[in-house]
Amino acid sequence: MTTTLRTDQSHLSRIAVQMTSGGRGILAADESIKTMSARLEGEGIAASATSRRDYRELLLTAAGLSESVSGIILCDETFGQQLADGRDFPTAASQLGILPGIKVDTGTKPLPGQACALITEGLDGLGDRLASYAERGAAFAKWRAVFDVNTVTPYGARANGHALARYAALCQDHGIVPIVEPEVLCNGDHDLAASERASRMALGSLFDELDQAGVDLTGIVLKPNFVTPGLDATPVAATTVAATTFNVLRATVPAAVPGIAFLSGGHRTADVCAFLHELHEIPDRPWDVTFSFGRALVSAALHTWAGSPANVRAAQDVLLANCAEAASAAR
Ligand code: 5MM
Repeated sequence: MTTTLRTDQSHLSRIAVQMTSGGRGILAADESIKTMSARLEGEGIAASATSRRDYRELLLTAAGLSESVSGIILCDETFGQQLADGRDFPTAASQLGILPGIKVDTGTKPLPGQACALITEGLDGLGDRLASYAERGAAFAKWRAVFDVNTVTPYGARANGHALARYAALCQDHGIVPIVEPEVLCNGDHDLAASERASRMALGSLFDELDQAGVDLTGIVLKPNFVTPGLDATPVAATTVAATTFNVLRATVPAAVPGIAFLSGGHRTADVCAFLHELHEIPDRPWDVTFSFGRALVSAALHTWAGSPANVRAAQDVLLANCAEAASAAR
């Protein structure tokens, strides 16, 4: 495929700012077919391309979603599907005032020689895929690296940071803003210090690699975890989470990055909104902070829907309430 590469940095910066400023955030609706199917089946809904489409249409068409949501991350399947009215998802999102984004990594595999560490794949052919997504309206993309506090190593952090940096540079070549997501998992019973160490390692390596790859930091969005104890450990106050997260980010993330949009990581909606609110209150922050939550926004809506057309409106109300709560934490 031939393509005209765009390198208009002001375009990238404008989109990155639009995604993360003004108290709006990003809805992560990019579960892979496998994950989405398992979540549907977990609610007693038969998984199929149609039920996955119906569910994503319910999310996107919730009335007034764009008041709190600036962008929606889709997976390849949804990106190529149509709403009931025949519009494709990226077109409908744009018409609704929501930037369409696309998850372009192809998932994780074991990283050889590194015990249980993972490497995210998807670089082969990525340039051609990005050209196609750009033509079809993608404003931004997403790539997620996954780290476990118990298995992260400097080499694993560097290898994943390198892949994220190559992805980010390719996105920018195609006029697409890269969301770079180095997720340190919250699963487990580790303490706050363990999450802090792993997050520093992942972020430090990532920004070294982004620098060496020549990525324009003003045209990216960072999607990190909040630095918290594991989900099975004794929780700490939201103010502590915010202060610890801020210290890690301040030490690793250059001020040139316009916006940071956090993942929710399996935490409860109220908890991640409290973390975000406390972080937003910290003075002299160099970057905008907002949300790019998946489960914290959609889990209750999926449960309310339960696959029944009669429940669509109620499910949308649940989604809108969660998005409004997250947005108010970022204002
Ligand atoms: C929505 O889930 C995303 C894709 O997951 P899989 O490829 O594993 O199916 C995921 O990357 C998500 O965007 C982030 O983990 C943030 O979601 P949470 O639920 O942690 O906010």
